[in-house]
Amino acid sequence: MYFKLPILSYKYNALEPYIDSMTMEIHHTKHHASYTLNLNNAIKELNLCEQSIEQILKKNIDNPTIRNNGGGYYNHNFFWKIICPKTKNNIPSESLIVDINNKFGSFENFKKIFSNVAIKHFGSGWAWLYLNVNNELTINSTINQDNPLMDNMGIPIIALDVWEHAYYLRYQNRRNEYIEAFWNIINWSEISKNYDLIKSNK
Ligand code: MN3
Repeated sequence: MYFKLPILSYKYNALEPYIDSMTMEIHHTKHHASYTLNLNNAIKELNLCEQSIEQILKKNIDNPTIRNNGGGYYNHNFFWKIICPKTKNNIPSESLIVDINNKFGSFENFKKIFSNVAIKHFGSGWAWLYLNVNNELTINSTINQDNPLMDNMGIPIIALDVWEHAYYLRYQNRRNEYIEAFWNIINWSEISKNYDLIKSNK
């Protein structure tokens, strides 16, 4: 069984003006597609076709081809699901708000810390909110296509792609403006649903 490039649940122009249509199209049909193709070639060679992407990532972190392309495949799948067109009434669940406030003092402070981590990450990578192995919400960034599942850091809750390909056409060097825009298109209902499921399985 091979991995498929997912179909997005919204159009490429649906995230305008926060993320532009051309960036979305290139990001999905070129970048994500090439991670998917490279991953499929690698799992064929290594005979890993019967495993889930999570299993493959956890068990093959020392293989740079799997780490980079498996990570790229997984991270973008995750990212497309936690963003959506801006709508009213799209807010985090009560349980997620309570846990964020308990951990970071306030929702505003959480946003500030997350944004700072994303802005200050040097070079290509991702910013994450994840549930660490001690069941605590944690904010950190990872290099390249790494993610919290690797090295058993924890379970991803929110991801933000800070590679230049994610924002350069509209924002050029102004990563801070892209990160500011990101808060308008977060799919809180999907994130909250996922978060509550993770917590109920613990
Ligand atoms: Mn990307």
